[in-house]
Amino acid sequence: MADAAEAVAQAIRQGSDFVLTFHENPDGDSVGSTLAMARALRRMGKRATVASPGPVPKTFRFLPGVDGVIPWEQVVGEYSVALIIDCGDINRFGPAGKSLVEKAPVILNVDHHLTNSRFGHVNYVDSHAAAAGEQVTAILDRLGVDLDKEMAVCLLTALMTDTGCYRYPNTSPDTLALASRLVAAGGSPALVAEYVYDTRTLSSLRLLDVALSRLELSAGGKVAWSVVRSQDFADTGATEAEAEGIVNYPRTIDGVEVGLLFRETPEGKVKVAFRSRRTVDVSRIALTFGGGGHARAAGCTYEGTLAEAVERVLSNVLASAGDRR
Ligand SMILES: [Mn+2]
Repeated sequence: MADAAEAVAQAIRQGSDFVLTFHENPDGDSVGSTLAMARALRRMGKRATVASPGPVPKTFRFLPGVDGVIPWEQVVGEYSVALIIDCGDINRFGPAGKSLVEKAPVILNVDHHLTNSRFGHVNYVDSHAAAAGEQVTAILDRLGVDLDKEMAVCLLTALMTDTGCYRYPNTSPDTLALASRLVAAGGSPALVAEYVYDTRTLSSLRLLDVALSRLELSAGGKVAWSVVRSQDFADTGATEAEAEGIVNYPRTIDGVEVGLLFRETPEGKVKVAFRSRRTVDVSRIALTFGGGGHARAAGCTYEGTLAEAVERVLSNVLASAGDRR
């Protein structure tokens, strides 16, 4: 197999103007990896624009380089390369973002989702990487770019968020070796943890409170799920981004294999987040509903009512979780 990291590195050497982007409500890996890469490109003397469909979630606004992120509408001029990191499917960008990406003559796809659709001209897809941040580092090593303190903070955020602070089974010796390099380069785990894990808004806790009050168990306690309605956002003052992470709670219940959160969106759809503990590959279930992700963490958007989404997704999950002892 050709070295996919080297293929991306080669395309980067040849490019001059880059656009990098992420989808709505990006996570720490998505934002951290993208900002680290953009900084590296600029250090190589290249032009790099980081564009976002909406504001970067508050949690990640401490990251170096976040101030330079511009909205999609403000991207002007030509660019030779679109570099997309940590995105399994280009359709997650919606029509506006998709055309922004497809305007580029060369699309580079750097991702670790099991369900990646290989939408790039060059695809570096490695589902064994715990975070796309590991892949970004592999590319930077091939380019001979030294990790500075700013990149280290961004990449450490990528690693810590996608491994749940090194608690998830995707944490490998490579992950920890990279974490060690990043700390040596000036990244501080304490700083990342302070912003990402130990700083909450009151509204996000109120929303969590509502979701926890509605927890339900199915399949003899192997599946736990909850719902968040549009009205809950109005009642608590929470934003959509503040619903991130709620899905991790149902799975913590002793005996639960799959945890789910169903959340109504302002567009009248339902976002479904999946988490599993050991046996159920939730990326396959999410894929059935047009979504995707990882074996232990996945998501999809259901076009229909909340009641329908709960009924259809839950019956699919019960079929997967129910037949395992
Ligand atoms: Mn990721």
